[in-house]
Amino acid sequence: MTDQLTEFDATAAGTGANATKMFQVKTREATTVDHARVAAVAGDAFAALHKVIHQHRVTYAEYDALKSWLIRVGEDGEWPLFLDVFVEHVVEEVVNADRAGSKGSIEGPFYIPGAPSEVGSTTLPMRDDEPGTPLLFQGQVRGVDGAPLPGATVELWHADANGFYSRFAPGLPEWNLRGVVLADPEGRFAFRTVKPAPYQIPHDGATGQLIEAAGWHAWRPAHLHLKVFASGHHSVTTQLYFDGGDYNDSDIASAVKPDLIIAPTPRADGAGEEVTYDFVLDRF
Ligand code: MBD
Ligand code: FE
Repeated sequence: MTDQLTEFDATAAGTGANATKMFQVKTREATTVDHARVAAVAGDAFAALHKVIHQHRVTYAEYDALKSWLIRVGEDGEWPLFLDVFVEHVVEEVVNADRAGSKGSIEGPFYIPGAPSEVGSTTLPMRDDEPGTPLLFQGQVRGVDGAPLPGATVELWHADANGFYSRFAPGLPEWNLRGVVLADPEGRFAFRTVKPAPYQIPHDGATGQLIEAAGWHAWRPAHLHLKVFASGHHSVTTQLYFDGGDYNDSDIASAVKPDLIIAPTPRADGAGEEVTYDFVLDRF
């Protein structure tokens, strides 16, 4: 158990602090600053904001409210949550626009690398009394040419049936509902897990304050997070949603796509549900 986590960790500020720490240790390729690119992107971003201020005749009271709100986002460590919910989906759309293979979706703030891995199939780490309908999630990883990709890696992580992610909420085993499968010689993989429930993003902090002020809701539909890697291929980071699930049409993070909806069916042996979903990766 990650018993160093406390009740605080389930709050927006606690979740935010954990997500911020994770993001800061995440390895990113070092890049040199392209001054022309910064000037173009930052310049256009400011121009877009200036236009909004004109369009809506923004007042000083509103400008000050924005300032205090931005200060709170920082103080609560909510930048990873806020950006992934309201901005990441457009970056994902732009970056993956030319892919022929499986559709991607946003990574979100709760991925942790290094989950336990097995070959071919695995049961995700879970509690003895893990709530939720058992789910067998299986498939095959192929290239765009249709050839199976043995040695592909499929990572799966998701919230529990109460909407909590391990490492971002207290009282959960360290790797609860997080795992990795190395595909078999036919590129096949299988996970035994439980179906997650719709998920309310932590809303007792600055992000929730904005959502409430705007009269929006804080829900994401029930979802599985996945990353699929194979050498010589572009990896895919994506999410899968459940057919007919609540909030599929009103995801606060705008990360649902028609191709990403799965429809598990009851298993013949009565042991929960099962679904097959294949991944197709683009070559470099
Ligand atoms: C999540 O679980 C999530 O997937 C995203 C994108 C944002 C907040 C919480
Ligand atoms: Fe999520």
